[in-house]
Amino acid sequence: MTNDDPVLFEIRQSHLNTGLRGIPVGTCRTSAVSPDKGVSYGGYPVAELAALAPEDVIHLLLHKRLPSPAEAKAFAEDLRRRAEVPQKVFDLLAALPREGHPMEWFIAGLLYLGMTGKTGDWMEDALNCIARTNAVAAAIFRVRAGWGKPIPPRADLGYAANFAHMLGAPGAHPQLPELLRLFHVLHMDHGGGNLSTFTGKAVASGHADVYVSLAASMASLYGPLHGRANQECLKFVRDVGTSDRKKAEAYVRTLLAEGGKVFGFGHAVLRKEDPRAKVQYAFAEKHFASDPLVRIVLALREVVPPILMENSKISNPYPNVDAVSGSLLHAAGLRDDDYYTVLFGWSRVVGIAAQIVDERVHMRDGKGVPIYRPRYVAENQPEKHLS
Ligand code: AMX
Repeated sequence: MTNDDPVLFEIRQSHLNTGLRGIPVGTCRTSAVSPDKGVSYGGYPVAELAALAPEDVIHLLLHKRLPSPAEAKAFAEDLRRRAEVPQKVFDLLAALPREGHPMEWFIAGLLYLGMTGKTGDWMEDALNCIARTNAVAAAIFRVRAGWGKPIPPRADLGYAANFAHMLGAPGAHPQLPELLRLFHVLHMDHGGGNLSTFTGKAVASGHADVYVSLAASMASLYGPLHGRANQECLKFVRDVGTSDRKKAEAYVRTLLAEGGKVFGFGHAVLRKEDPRAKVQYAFAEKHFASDPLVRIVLALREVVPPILMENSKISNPYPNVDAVSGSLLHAAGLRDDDYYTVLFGWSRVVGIAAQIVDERVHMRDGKGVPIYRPRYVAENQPEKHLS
């Protein structure tokens, strides 16, 4: 070790078996998470990007800069050209058991996309995969929920508007396309160490292709402790069941006294209200202020933080990204919350694919990050022999 190779972290015995929590293992070129400011993509606070077309933000994460207007047009066109999904993929979806969770369908769809169309080039496959998951995610809703056959994309629509079109959700609110665009931009990336991103990069480090690596990352996102948080938050909002401030406060106090979690509040890194929640609250107030669940969510934003502040153990009493998103999706007409993790995955595929490309193609002066190989210390295995 030299003087220009500073110590970032001292590993102690007590760090073992803590899930690598907080231990630096690499660098991230796409996004950063700050305790005060929340997530930024390529240096831009995510709230400033919230009004952009997803294609522009996809370009930012993959190429590390926002496109010029001409580049944006060409990039959106390129994604549209890549978006065609072989009929075989939809046939596979139609053959999957309805008992399977929508995330299991999404993982199967990603694997099948890879089997029918991979090129072996990291960037090409990342672009193709991002373009094609749009139709696959939409088809999962339609086929599994029994809404009908997959709807082909339209050449005149952008990425998120096409997703809303291909979804063809019965009884959807007119704001659903705009909500899906916002949701997609806000959820694309969240630093390098979250479980799904880490898993995708780890699998890709063994030189598995982009599709298989993303399927593995989506298996990580599937878990209730990771991608299913917005579903849990919606359940919590339903359980509160009232926007009456006093009654909501009483519910929360009882829940905490019984050792329960106030879903949608708190964060492992952030120490302020999540800017992604702020943007969604503004959208909710503008378009869905009279929706019964949204009214509860807005009441909880006022009621919960002062209560959580009474407990000095809780590092962040403020709303996180999941406080609002489930209730908003519900208000806009996507009523079955089993599908919400697929929407999270539909968006997060972008950031993970971009980070896989970085680790495979750019890191270490183009050599790429070697195969992941952390060390596990042998425990309770004294030497033994059969004779
Ligand atoms: N309700 C009840 N207790 C909470 C709490 C909340 N909203 N937020 C924190 N706490 C508790 C923790 O469980 C922990 O208790 P313990 O010491 O008995 O284990 C203590 O307060 C200290 O926790 P912390 O350092 O403030 O946060 P953390 O990094 O351990 O956990 C998080 C962060 C998000 C898991 C936690 O705030 C939580 O459980 N929130 C509610 C669930 C939720 O909203 N999940 C979605 C997370 C959003 C996301 O990141 N996708």
